[in-house]
Order: sequence, then structure tokens, then C-alpha cells
Amino acid sequence: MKSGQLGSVRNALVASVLMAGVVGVAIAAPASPASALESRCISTYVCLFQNGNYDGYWARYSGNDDTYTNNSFDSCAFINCGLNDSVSSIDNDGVTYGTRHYVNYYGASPNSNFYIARGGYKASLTATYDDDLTAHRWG
Ligand SMILES: [Ca+2]
Ligand SMILES: [Ca+2]
Repeated sequence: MKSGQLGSVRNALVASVLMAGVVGVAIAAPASPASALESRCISTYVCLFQNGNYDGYWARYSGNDDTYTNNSFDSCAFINCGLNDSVSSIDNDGVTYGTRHYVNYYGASPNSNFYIARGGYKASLTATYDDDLTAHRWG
């Protein structure tokens, strides 16, 4: 093999390694909420956000809430922004339990719900849950 050929093989190899690196970054980027949340969602809390991608007003809970009726997001409590039927993303920073999130008040039947394991998060919610959550429980 001449040196020119070796050079182009090497260049092709470098290009494919760079491509692999770009793909790897593209896959990893959108998932983790850690950097955006660190100042708001802290260990042992579940954090509820008004908008997708952990944006907008937020509320954090260390306990259960069986109905969000009349609740406001923590970050705007004095201007009375409703928490009920407004949550669009969630970060569970629990260290022991996950949380179950309900469309209606806890105890209603039927009541669509989903579970987020401890340390889990959802940057967006499906249409069934987006802007419809009314309660959550740990466990
Ligand atoms: Ca929302
Ligand atoms: Ca609801």
C-alpha cells in the first residue's frame, strides 16, 4: 500500500470514529434532567413541573398528595398558579420509593395512573396524563 492510500484509509477511519462520537452524543443528550434540576429538585423529593423538559413553575413533595385541587406550584404560590391538571414533566429524586401519579383524586375509580421508580424521570407525559394529573402517592 502506498502512503497516499494509507492516508485515506486513516482519514476514513478517523471520520467514522468522529461520526460514532456524534451519534453517541445525540443519543445521550436529551435524557438526563440532572443539570437543569439540581437547584430545584433535591434528594428525597418528587418534583412536578408545569412544562415539559422540567421547565416552567415547579412543586416538590416529600409526601403524598391525594388531590391537587386548590394547590399551587411552590415557585409561584403567591400568585396562585394552579398545580391541578397542569403538570407536564416529573423528576423522582426519591432514594427509597417511587411515585404513582393519578389523573383523578386518589381513591377515584377508574383512575388512570403510572409509576415512576425512585431516581426516575419523565421529560414529557403522554396525552392521557399531560395537564391532567391530580394526585400522587409514594410507594
Ligand atoms: Ca403543563
Ligand atoms: Ca385531573
